[in-house]
Amino acid sequence: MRAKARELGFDLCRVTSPAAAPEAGARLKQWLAAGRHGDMDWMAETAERRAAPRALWAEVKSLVMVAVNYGPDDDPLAVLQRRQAGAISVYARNRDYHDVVKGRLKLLASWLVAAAKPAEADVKVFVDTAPVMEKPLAEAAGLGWQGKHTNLVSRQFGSWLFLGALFTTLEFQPDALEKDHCGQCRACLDICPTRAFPAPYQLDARRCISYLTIEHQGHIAREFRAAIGNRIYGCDDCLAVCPWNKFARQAREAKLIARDDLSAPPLAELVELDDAAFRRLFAGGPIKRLGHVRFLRNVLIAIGNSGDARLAAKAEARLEHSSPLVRAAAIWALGRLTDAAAFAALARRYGPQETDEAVLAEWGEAAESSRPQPVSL
Ligand code: B12
Ligand code: SF4
Ligand code: SF4
Repeated sequence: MRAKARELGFDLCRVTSPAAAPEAGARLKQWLAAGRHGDMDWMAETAERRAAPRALWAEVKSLVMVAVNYGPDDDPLAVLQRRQAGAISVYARNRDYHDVVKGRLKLLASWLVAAAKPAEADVKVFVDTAPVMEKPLAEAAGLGWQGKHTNLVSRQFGSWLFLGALFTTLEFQPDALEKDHCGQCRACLDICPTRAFPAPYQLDARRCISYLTIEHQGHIAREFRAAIGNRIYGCDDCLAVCPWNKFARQAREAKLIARDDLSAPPLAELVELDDAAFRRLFAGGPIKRLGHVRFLRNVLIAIGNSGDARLAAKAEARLEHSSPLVRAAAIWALGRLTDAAAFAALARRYGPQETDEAVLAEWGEAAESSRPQPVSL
């Protein structure tokens, strides 16, 4: 099976048993009880099934855990210095990994069912498409270990792995688990721009830029906006600094190699996309699922952090957008890019017609807060 998995493009494939990560379910429940999932209600709604593979599928006997390497070919943190460009996390710079990995898992499942004959084999495949705790199960199978940043790290591939699972009624001998190789290192904890780790191995998603820019439905709280910088979709900082990445290799799947036009797209162009152009640009990739409104919210926050006064006119053009999320982010950006007199003029012009309470509050707060000095580039 491992040879077949390799042939299908999986970089790692190992087996574990459904009961192999007994502490994971309890830790999930503690995480939920502390509210660390924020508004990802689906995490709470599926908690019972997510906590244990047999609660999801009572007949399952073995879990085949797989990983696909998506290692970047450049330094993923370099784009953070280009403040007039949007930083898109490595995993989202091309096709949606759910489609890529699930397609391969289906082929592996068909092969397994055929290879098992005359024995009857039932199989189900998941890539974050069902409530499965993929990281602790992958660790139990020996694909790597959950690092202090909570993601799976591999000695062969570093942090750049997508995970998937094949559940089956066939019984396999489980592989040995991988032990923790983090040691005294804490590079991932220290680099986090929003201090999202309350302790090593624990993440408060509500503070994580990945959550704020991808999952969070509402306004992004002011306390995180400056720290978000130019990240418009996800964040890679804690992954990128991991010393185990010195063993990382570049992705071999073309669909997972960064598209040139998504490596550092100019904010000036992104903010002007209408809904149809947004859908066209991100067709087949994960960013499309964000929707145009939240995309604009993120781009406007990045514009507010750009320090580029020339982008103020582009932000102003979004002050009359139909969504309060977009208008609020545009106000914040203008508060950072214009001087007090120009901002007051904008508030006089657009403020009186505003009816949304959160947006009205944004006008007030942006007027009061001290602004960084924008530069004309
Ligand atoms: C919800 C979710 C998120 C949330 C929450 C992340 C999180 N850490 O929980 C948000 C939106 C923030 C997120 C962000 C990202 N995600 Co995400 N996400 C998921 C999802 C759907 C569920 C994860 C989950 O179960 N969380 C609940 C918590 C409780 O589980 P946990 O992290 O395993 O928690 C463990 C530790 O806290 C530990 N623990 C707790 N206390 C203690 C104490 C001690 C002493 C110890 C040792 C351990 C320990 O035990 C817990 C159980 O194992 C999975 C897909 C899946 N179905 O598994 C993808 C997944 C984890 N995400 C993935 C990716 C790629 C990302 C990002 C890198 C994307 C990006 N570039 O922006 C970031 C990384 C941020 C980070 N540092 O985690 C990949 C990770 C692949 C890998 N190599 O591990 C996954 C597996 C998707 C996939 N199929 O490939 N994600
Ligand atoms: S993804 Fe970014 S914000 Fe989230 S925990 Fe890692 S470094 Fe912090
Ligand atoms: S950066 Fe250091 S602490 Fe974090 S996962 Fe990698 S080895 Fe572990």
